[in-house]
Amino acid sequence: MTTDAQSQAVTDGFDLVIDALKLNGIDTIFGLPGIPITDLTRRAQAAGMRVISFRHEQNAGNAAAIAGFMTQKPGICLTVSAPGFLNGLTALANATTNCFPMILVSGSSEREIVDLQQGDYEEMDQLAIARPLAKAAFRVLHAEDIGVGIARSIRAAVSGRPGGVYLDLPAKLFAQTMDAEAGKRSLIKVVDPAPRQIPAQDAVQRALAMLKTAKRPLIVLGKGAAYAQADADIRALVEKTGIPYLPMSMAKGLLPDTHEQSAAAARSYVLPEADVVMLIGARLNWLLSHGKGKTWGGKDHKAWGGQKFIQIDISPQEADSNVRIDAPVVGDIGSCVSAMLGGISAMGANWPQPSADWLGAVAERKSKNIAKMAETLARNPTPMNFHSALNVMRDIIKANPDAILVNEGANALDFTRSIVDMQKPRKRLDVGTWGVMGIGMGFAVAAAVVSGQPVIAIEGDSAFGFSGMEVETICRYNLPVCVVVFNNNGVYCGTDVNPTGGPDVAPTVFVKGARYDKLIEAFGGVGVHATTPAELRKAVEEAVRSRKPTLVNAVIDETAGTESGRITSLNPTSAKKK
Ligand code: ADP
Ligand code: TZD
Repeated sequence: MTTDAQSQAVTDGFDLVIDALKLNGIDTIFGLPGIPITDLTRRAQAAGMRVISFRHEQNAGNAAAIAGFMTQKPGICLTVSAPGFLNGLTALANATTNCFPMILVSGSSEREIVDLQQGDYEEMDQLAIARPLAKAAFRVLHAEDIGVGIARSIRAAVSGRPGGVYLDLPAKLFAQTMDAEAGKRSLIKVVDPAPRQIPAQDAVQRALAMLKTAKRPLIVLGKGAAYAQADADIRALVEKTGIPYLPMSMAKGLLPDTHEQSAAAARSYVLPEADVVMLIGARLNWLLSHGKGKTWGGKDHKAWGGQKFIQIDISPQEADSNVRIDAPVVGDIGSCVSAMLGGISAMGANWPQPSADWLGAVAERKSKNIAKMAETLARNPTPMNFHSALNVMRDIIKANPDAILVNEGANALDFTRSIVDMQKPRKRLDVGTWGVMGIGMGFAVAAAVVSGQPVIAIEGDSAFGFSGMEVETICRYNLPVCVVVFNNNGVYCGTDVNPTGGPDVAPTVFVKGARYDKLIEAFGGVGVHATTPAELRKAVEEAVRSRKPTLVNAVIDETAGTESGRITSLNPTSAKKK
């Protein structure tokens, strides 16, 4: 005879975690199995989730972060304790820095042993270590709290300014059982995880008044604007106001880069000349020279250029972080842009278009710079340089507007950003706020998994090395990823020499003539060695057409490129060589 207690269905920690994620529409986990989470990966797959297993947790973490950016749902990265957790932590910190929503879920060892520092397997006080690098950090000790733990993690990741969240799940939790019905009731489907934040009307009016009286207005679109998925309204705001705009790197394509109001090709002209600048989802950090100094027309590197700033941002603390913000508009970008559009429509024909003088001056700079660039791109040197190779990549991206471009490196990054036009939003994924190397293959895997579209990763040879082993992952899941390694034999370029004449090569130099294409062949992918633009074109076009995992080793002149690309000046000695 069975007792009531025996016949009751039970659930456990593993299933509750999986059920809580699924209940909240999370269908993919990026991770790397091991004690204590191996069964979690198996059971998640058995429960119909997509489990993408990586070769290193940092790449899984980067995948989760960019999946979060692309979908507005937190990307999940699952790791083992201590070392696995630490490997994932760089990606978590990077996600927080970039305002990407992700949750790093790590198994951890026994609390009692960790807290007494008795030397457990992979012992580490992970929660304490994660906390300063995450937007929020939580630990769940009891199975009945899993629902709350996951709900809070989701809310923290996507509400307000998005960021990285750490969720600590000790090994013991997974095996805890509870009554299945009670378990089900303990789960929370998060209602409205990223609530709209409506801007105050007076803030909107203040901003509009400033914009209306501007003589030389400029709009700067940042990756927060891309994240917000308010594409149509942002385009309408730009077009209705007629104001020239600058897209930050990952905001490229929010409006097509060929848009006549894009001032990207006149950046060094518009920044110092503008009198009112409206930032939409972009911070005045180092990427915008902190809003001051010579870039902005200031007399020296610290001086204010005289611009007035409007800043649309969800974070009420962002304004005044670097220079005075005269008109902060705090709210989510969708609501803010729509409120501004409403205000502009209300003025009807009274809304002034920018002066012909300003638009004419921007257009003149732009066409001069575009013509100069066209000349450079048309050259066909042997060996290839960044320009001749990117001339090819630019055509291919143009012909494949839905393809996603992943990009890292120094010169490989800077030249690609300025040469390759994007036509659609959220198609360019790159090193972001930190300029971090190593995002390449994690981003490429996630972009392919999330979108199903072909992915083209343009990688410096140094940059590629940080995550290169994931070409196996790309092959294993048969993802439509074409990696193009711009191989110039080293970090920045390959020409440094060891001044002592000793046997070691210079710190920036790699094996000359390396064949990165052979790497992917080891896993059944297509490897191509390309030494001319024609070979490069053929290989990448074929990869995009066939959707086969491909790595093109594009041989670039080792003398091409400058130290640190465009940010040479940030080197302490700024000692320069060509
Ligand atoms: P970029 O590097 O492209 O200049 P940043 O990462 O510096 O962009 O800035 C992104 C900004 O966008 C952050 O300040 C963030 O608070 C803001 N942001 C992110 N998502 C939203 C949103 N949905 N609504 C409003 N602001 C947002
Ligand atoms: N480590 C990490 C994690 N991030 C970094 N940004 C760096 C080191 C320093 N770094 C750069 O800023 S760019 C770069 C490094 C190592 C690589 C540049 O060489 P590359 O690109 O081959 O990738 P180019 O095109 O040859 O310049």
